[in-house]
Amino acid sequence: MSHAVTMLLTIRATPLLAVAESIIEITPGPLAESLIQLAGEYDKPILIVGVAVVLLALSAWAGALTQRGQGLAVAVFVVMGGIGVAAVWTRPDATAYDVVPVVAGTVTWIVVLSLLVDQLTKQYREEEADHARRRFLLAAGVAAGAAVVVGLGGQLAGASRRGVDTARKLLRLPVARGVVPAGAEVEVDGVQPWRTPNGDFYRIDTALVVPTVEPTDWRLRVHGMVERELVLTYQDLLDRELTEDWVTLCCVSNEVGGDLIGNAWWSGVRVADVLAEAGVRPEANAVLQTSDDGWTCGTPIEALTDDRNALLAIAMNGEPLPVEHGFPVRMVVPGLYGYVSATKWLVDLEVSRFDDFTAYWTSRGWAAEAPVKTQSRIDVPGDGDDVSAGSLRIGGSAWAQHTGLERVEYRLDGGAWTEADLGRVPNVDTWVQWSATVEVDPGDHTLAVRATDRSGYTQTGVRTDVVPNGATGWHTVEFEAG
Ligand SMILES: Nc1nc2c(c(=O)[nH]1)N[C@H]1C(S)=C(S)[C@@H](COP(=O)(O)O)O[C@H]1N2
Ligand SMILES: [Mo]
Repeated sequence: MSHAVTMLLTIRATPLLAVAESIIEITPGPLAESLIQLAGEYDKPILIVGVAVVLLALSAWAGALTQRGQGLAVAVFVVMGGIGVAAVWTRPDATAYDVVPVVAGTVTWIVVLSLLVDQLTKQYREEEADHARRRFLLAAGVAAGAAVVVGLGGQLAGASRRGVDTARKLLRLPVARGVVPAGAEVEVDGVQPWRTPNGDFYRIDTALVVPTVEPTDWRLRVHGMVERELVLTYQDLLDRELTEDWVTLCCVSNEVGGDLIGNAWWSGVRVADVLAEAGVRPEANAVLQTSDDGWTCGTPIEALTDDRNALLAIAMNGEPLPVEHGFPVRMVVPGLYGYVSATKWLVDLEVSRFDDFTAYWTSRGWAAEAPVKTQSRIDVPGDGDDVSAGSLRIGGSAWAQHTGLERVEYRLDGGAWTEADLGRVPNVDTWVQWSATVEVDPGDHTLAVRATDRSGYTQTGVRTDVVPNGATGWHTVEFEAG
């Protein structure tokens, strides 16, 4: 288990290797010399196998100790785990993260031990000893087999993740990082940055293990109701004209006031150009997108072919897409919720009709078409904050992707709606920061916010759930001035 977790988290050394490395470090020089003389080039394999054998022997001893009480065995495992933590912790490249595999391994030891032993003791009492022993051996065999499968599975998954990480690092893409436009950020401490750094960008997907697709292996098939089927490689994308733009991505599951939204500078190829090359038949009205791991979504043809920058994105904030965000290629469509547009690890576009398919979330009760609803959020003050009475800076963000935001209003303690100042934005596809200064008396206060978009729609105060096509309602916070 700890081996698998090490590989999946792409940590350099497994706990076992960390212990072996520690032994090398603490072995006195002359002794090490003579051992190396003895073992020759097999010194390291012998050391690693030796550590594994000692580990197995201690585990067997712990198992035998359970005859005198399970607590003793657990104590042995905890000490072994402690040695693992110490070894991992003293590696020069150690981070707190590296302890996770040791903890996973130790917990597995203790859980599996008690599962096996409980069964055995129960059976010894109730059944014939022979029969019980046979069943125990079978269970132990299954546990050992499972351990091998988990370890090898982790090894394979981890190896391909390492390969993709390396391929990603070696890419030099002809993209810009994007410069946050002057005036986009309002001056209120605590408002979320207008550009969301990649590491802070919300992540939503159904993948337990992130798909690992090498750029050299990547293919995008464009087919269905088209004149000509296309198959594009990563290099084909690079050879095309790249388009770059700011787009705010939002999840339909974002609650009022939630943080499942982020804004980035995306670089990629316009989907409209690719679809034009394939030649979309007039009767088509949707594109069914499929990811490498089989996730699907349906997107209106119109949103992919009108004047907006719907992109086959290869870079996010000037870097190759992070693996978690869809490397090597994902879709980004301004104005639509992610679940109907933003396929990560994209591999297939089938031009089709909405009547002819259901996609991952639409077959689970979510709407087939889902433009992002006009929304606004208060970042400062936070709900439950204590602030100083007097003049107070408030702020947050609001969005009406691809419609454009007209104004943001706030309301203190149920008073009149008052217009806030807006940050400057480069297009209609990003969120907009808002700010204001209010005077607050000592005591409890309530602050609400609402946005109006350029279609003339003002956010309704009626609260609805995120299912089936996005939440509505005003974000409201309560705070105390003193
Ligand atoms: N392959 C794949 N792509 C996916 C999803 C998924 O589950 N699998 N989730 C979608 C949803 S619901 C959202 S909101 C966005 C989130 O993108 P992010 O994780 O880069 O923020 O990705 C979309 N693309
Ligand atoms: Mo989502």
